[in-house]
Amino acid sequence: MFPDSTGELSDLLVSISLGVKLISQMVATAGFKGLHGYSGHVNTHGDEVRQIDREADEVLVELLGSSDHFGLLVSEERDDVIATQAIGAGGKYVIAFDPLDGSSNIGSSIPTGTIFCIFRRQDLAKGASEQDFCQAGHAIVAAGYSVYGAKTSFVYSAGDGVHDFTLDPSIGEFVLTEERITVPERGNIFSVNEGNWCWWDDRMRAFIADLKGRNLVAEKPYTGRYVGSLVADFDRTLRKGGIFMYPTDSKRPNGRLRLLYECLPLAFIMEQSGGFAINGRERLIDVTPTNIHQRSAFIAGSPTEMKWFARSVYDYDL
Ligand code: P6P
Repeated sequence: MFPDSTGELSDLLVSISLGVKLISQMVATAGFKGLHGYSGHVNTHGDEVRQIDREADEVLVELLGSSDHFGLLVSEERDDVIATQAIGAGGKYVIAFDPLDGSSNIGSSIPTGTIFCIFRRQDLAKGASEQDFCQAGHAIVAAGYSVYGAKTSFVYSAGDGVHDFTLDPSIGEFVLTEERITVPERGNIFSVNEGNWCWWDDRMRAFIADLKGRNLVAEKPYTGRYVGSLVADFDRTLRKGGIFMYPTDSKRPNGRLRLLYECLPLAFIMEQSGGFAINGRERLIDVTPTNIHQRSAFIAGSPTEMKWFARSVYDYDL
């Protein structure tokens, strides 16, 4: 289909999938390997870092840092951009990742996951810098996430649909389980942390109350589901439809989730599946990060609920 392709991107996705296999095994055995505890480190966001966060980060930095294709890496667990051995050899891609999102839930067997996105470096002649990551969501070459849950899934898009693979432990390989996932036009599930009610503005409160009442869109109330692990809540929304919301609020004026390696990759996936992902007044695929660790609002889901949310809460027509 793409005669000028070199196979590099496929090579990258295979190396990322190897990292996911290794982390999957790590998550499954963390309990008796003492990885649930805190490492004593605090990351750039002021979060206490669990041992398993550092282990997952190390796996990906080692693996992707030794790839010939990535000139630069960004990890949620590292303050600065990481230059790799490929930087001089013209590694033409850069990758940003959250090695283990949701790890605070790991002691209670709640699903966790890895989230990543890949960009082309903007100018190979220039030295590598943060600027290589400050590209809009629509410049993403490929993005994806894994879910370490009842099964280990690997969901990715390289701009030609969203495809789902399931790890078959008996052969240690990912098997294609679903091609071209399409988010349902409308769902009946809303996903938000209602514990943030006191920090929401009136329009957000009114929207949530509408979802729970006899609302305009659906003759019956929506069901609430909130795991508190982004990959789990997002994956359910992608497959079953509805809406996931983590808006800004008076306590989090810049949002809670990270733009570069959480919101943009998932926004890319949601848009590739026919849904929408916004920060309130903009589609996230049109948003360009200004720094590698900035936060953002993140609302994503089915077209029906997303248009309803954007109009009701932000006077924004999707
Ligand atoms: P809250 C997990 O710590 C995480 O980063 C995401 O995986 C999840 O969606 C979010 O935080 C949950 O945040 O404020 O609802 O606990």
